[in-house]
Amino acid sequence: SSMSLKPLVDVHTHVYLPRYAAWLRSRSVAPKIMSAEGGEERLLILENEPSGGRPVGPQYWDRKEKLRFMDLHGIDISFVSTANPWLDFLSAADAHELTLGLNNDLEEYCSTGPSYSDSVLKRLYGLGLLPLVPGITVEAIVEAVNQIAAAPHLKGLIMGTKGIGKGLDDEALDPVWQAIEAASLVVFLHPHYGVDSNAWGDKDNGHVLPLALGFPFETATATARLILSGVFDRFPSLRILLAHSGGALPQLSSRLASCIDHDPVVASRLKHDARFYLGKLYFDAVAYGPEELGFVSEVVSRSKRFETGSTIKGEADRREGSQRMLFGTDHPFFPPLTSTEKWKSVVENLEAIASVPGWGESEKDGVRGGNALSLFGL
Ligand code: 5CU
Repeated sequence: SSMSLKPLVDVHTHVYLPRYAAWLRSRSVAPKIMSAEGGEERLLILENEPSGGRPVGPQYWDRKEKLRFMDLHGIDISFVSTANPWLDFLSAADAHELTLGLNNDLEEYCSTGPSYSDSVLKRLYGLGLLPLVPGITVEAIVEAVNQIAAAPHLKGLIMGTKGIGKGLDDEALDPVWQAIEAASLVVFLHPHYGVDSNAWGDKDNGHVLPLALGFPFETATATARLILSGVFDRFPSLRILLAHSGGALPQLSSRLASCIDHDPVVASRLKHDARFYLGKLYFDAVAYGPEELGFVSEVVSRSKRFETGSTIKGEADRREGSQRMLFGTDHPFFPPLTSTEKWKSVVENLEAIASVPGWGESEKDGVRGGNALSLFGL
């Protein structure tokens, strides 16, 4: 069967579908796609992005380019999601309409694409969108959840950190979590806003500080808000996959737990120690280093100490925690600056998985693909 083939599965790979790119071309403020010299186009994701944005082309929207990239890196199956900033900048009416169109487009992108080997699996699956913008009705969001649940090749959805304007800890979102949980969809939580490039200094460092440090801090903050709001107590079967290996959260989870314990506002709010909730999450393996992957797997597994009181087992913890981690590429972002065959950003993540201290071959195979097939129910 296909399962014995040990597929390489990418859970973090993006697209701007043609319908979305057309919308970006019609805009005069970020996010926007502008025409540049020589018939080229440039993409400005954030208004203050350095050097007038970046070159953008078929890598961002053409399915043939996605498959070419997959073939070049030996990737068998990809779970494709719209790249940031999704629909965050739209009016409620536009977001509602575009959500329904883009979810249909993504289902078609996957269903009319190639099959994986001679199996019943496809090479492309999708993570849909919800119209998460201020002023939207909860009914419109739940409608999109149901649309995704009914689309055979959409296995979850991607969302940013703003909710409908008041963050992910807004209790107005409870019916949305409930619908997502009931439909067994996976939520891929992904940052966009980061931390301003001018925070605590003003040298030009390109896009590095917001991307390398701001993105992970945004993910950590949004996830901490979810934990603090008790979402995982109310919706214990909710499955949330965090971008960039959970950002800064694994490194800071004991500090988070301690701050909660010492804060009169929240000290008695949760059923469990904050670290317990990390064991309910999934983490992509987009961290670029073996030590980081090993550390995340250990922290994830440690969460069970806060449930059963079991003790630390070191490498056994890492092996168990690895089951919550899944390979990703972040394509089409991080292309090589000078021409190379394979992309360094991909090769580095694959090498990191291959050399995590304490992971055996079966854990590595799991992170490379088996865990994704289980998480997404293939
Ligand atoms: O390079 C970037 O700006 C990005 C981005 O915007 N989103 C993402 O997922 N990765 C890199």
